[in-house]
Amino acid sequence: EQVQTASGSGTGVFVGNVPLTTTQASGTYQLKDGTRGGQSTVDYKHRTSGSGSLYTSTTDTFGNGSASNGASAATDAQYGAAATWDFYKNTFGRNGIKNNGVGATSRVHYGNNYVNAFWSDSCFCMSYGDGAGNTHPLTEIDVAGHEMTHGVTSATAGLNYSGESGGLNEATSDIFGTMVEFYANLPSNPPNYWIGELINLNGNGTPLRYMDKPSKDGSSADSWSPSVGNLDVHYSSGVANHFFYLLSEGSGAKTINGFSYNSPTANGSTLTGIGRDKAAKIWYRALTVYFTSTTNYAGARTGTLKAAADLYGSGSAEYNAVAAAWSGVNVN
Ligand code: ASN
Ligand code: ZN
Repeated sequence: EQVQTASGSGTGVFVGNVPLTTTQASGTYQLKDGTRGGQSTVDYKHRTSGSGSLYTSTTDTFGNGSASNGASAATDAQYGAAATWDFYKNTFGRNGIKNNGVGATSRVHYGNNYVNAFWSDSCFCMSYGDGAGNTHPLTEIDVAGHEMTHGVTSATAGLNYSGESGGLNEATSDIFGTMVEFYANLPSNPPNYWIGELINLNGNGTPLRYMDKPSKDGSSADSWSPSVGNLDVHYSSGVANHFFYLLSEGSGAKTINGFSYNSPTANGSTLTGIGRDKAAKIWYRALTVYFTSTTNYAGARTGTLKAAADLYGSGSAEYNAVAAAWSGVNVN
């Protein structure tokens, strides 16, 4: 029988009802997207090794929105991978994580009561746990974009995952994970500058991280200090996350899509944003052209200024905004 691309749909835990590009083969439909490098989603059945089984459906529909239906998390993962693919392709002309046209595999229901999600270069795949009690999958779209961006960083700057470079690596994932959430612009998940706000990992409805004021999580740094590289990389990332928010939206109070932010600067300056699309272009060019495995915060300032000069001109409003936003997080 012929193998061909089909137009299916799914209802995820977080994405709602969405279209899915599937593969029709031997009388069934597979959660495999031939228009995006063949990226697919497999059921890991609460194991931590093995190959997993590809999701299939005779009706070309997947999940029902409830986490108790395993294909709901699969729908989130497959849609998140598609949105991440489309974001990188349509924003930067990047053809997949490695820019080689090859799609990654998503594994859902990874591990037992596993409260994390992670990217792995070796399997070129990402894995999502189902959270405590196996009832709270970590399949929110900003997490999908975050994890797959680890693959992009690995294929480009290769930022070492410790010290200040590790914070920059983590921030790169939060920045583009957030950009994927804005790109998808789902009614069920109004985009925002917070990470994992729908997963409820803290059990009290708070997000994992806040880009507008990273210290709101109780651990992240709002601005640079000489010891920031001693923090866990998910906390030293706060400096660059805050830089990105300030560069995009400016300082002070602002409400976007019903989310209220109040972003301070470390030096008391008042900043006007250049918009997240320009900020993302600057960060991507810095990541792919200027950052290396050992880039630290001072190097990130230099690299993003070079990127802004390339894209908008040295001394342009955008260039000056990059300088001012770094100064706003004490990277001088
Ligand atoms: N979810 C975590 C992250 O992507 C996994 C890790 O610690 N690398 O940052
Ligand atoms: Zn990460």
